[in-house]
Amino acid sequence: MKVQELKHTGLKQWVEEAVALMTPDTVEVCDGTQAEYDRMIQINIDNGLATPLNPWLLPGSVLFRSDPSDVARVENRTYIASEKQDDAGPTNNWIDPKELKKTMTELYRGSMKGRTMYVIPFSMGPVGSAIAKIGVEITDSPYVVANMHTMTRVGTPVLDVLGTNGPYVPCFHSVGKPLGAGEKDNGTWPCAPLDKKYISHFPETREIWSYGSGYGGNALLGKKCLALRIASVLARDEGWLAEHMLILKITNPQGTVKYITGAFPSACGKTNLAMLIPTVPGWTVETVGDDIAWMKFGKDGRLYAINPEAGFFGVAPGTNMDSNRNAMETIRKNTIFTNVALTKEKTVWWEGIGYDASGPLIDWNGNEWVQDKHNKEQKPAAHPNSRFTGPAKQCPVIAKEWEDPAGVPISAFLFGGRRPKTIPLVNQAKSWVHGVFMGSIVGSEVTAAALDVKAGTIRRDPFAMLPFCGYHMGDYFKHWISIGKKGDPEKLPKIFFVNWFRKSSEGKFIWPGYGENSRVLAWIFDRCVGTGKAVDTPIGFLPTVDAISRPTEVSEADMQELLTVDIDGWKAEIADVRQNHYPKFGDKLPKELYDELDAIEKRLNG
Ligand code: GTP
Ligand code: SPV
Ligand code: MN
Repeated sequence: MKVQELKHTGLKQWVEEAVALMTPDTVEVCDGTQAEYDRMIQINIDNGLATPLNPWLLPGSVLFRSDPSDVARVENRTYIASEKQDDAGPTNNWIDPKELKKTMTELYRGSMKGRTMYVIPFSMGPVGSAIAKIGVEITDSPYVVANMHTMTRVGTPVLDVLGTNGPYVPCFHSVGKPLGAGEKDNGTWPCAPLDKKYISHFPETREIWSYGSGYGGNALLGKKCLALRIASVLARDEGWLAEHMLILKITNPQGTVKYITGAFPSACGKTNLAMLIPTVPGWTVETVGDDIAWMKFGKDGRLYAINPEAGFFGVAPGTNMDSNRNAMETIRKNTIFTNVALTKEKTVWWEGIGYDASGPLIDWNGNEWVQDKHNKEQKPAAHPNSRFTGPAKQCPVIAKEWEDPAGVPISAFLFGGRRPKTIPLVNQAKSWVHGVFMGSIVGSEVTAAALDVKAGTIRRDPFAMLPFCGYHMGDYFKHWISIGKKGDPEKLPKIFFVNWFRKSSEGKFIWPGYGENSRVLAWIFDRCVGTGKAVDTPIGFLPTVDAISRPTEVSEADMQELLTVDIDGWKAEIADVRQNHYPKFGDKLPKELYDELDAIEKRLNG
């Protein structure tokens, strides 16, 4: 479709202004059809950026290798440009919005020369649903168009909902690599150097401007930029929640259903938990979403969640038929792989895929790679943040209600992170505010999901939202407390803290994780219906040591360790929160949370 045919006058004008600024060779409005998707992939194949995979083993799938500087979110180049710096808060980068727009306007000037501009109308949430939000992304990357097709609902039906004057979030994206006359990408992933990358959000005007990166959350602007950073601001203003949470459906052997959401930092197990195959007999788990939840109160006073996305942009390494069979089945066809390794048979391989490389591979840098299991120093063949983009509807355990515009009623929230010590396997909050307190102190070992934070060290990542909250984190805590006051305490989700990542003194995981996490989910389910044995401890309700059935490889002593309150460890944890974490938020830190801190400290000392 041509820009001239756009019926929405505001949208048409905005696109025309962008064309004048970015000067692409041609402009296309995306229709969201399969033919369009296929064409985007073909353009990338012709450009040397995509490798078609084996049509018998991985039909409809391709592999991309990005630039080594463009392999993950860039948190140091991500900005919340609110009018006042204080509204962005201490955990976000801030630049004055006028200054930032001036800088970025100069970067955008001529940035699409030699390229096609694609205008992508997309819906986060089912098209036309009352909860859904519409965005329009302007991009010069056919890789982005193809990924947006899978991750969101794209095309003409979205324009129909917009009509002639409907609201949308305008999103600019350019890879920042204009082409000279006759120049082609020719196999080189287009992007700008790190110091020219900007992932910018303007919360007051609800705009997103992204420049210089073609990868993941930096470029697929419906995901972290719209559905979390901008949506968190809308949620604050309108009294709902936009969270970095998976949504799962769990059914017990009697056929009773509960829905649970869970917030874990990036690369800490959301996709895996959302698709797990229970090892506890008689239980089933189905998937509603694996990364983002939007939650609103229903007429019955319960919180209902929708998954605003349509696909999974999942971490490849560690995914295998044992750890996550449902993800492996999801990505058997129509999948975009980015930065994994390529086999001779034109299939994919990554560390933790469950079997050795069958021969020499092409690694994510495009070089030959021969597995050497004796060499502990060998660089991985797949980038640690390599990912697959696969359609949610291909997931064998996608819940039938995953696209219900009314959402699903939530019974429990989980918070967690990678904590080798101190934090028990599971722990139930004593109250809503205690749960908010636990969410506010989430800490996790840093993973490869962000380029510019040091992997391995523990950082506080409140509510797993540190990189995704579009406003002052202290106000965000306040918003969570206010949601608790709005809801009937009997109907509010119960709050739990989980940790699958405790390690022994030899550095091995004590808890096997993955499907075995169903044992913990079963206890959480039971607590929601009022059964489930627990002891009241200084940090919350812990299961009795026999309340959770033990996987064969976990000894009784291990189970004790996983479920005992480490008093000294918790005292150190609380001291760290008091000295280093809470003071960051100044007088925006809600008094209720300091009260919780005092109370837990007193209980630990008592
Ligand atoms: P984002 O997409 O970045 O938000 O990540 P995510 O939270 O969805 O993480 P994901 O489920 O993709 O898991 C990331 C990594 O953690 C993978 O390498 C998994 O194999 C590993 N992992 C997931 N669940 C578990 C678990 O229960 N135990 C252990 N030890 N590792 C796990
Ligand atoms: C995350 O980092 O939490 C992701 C991947 O889910 S990205 O879409 O790149 O943000
Ligand atoms: Mn995520």
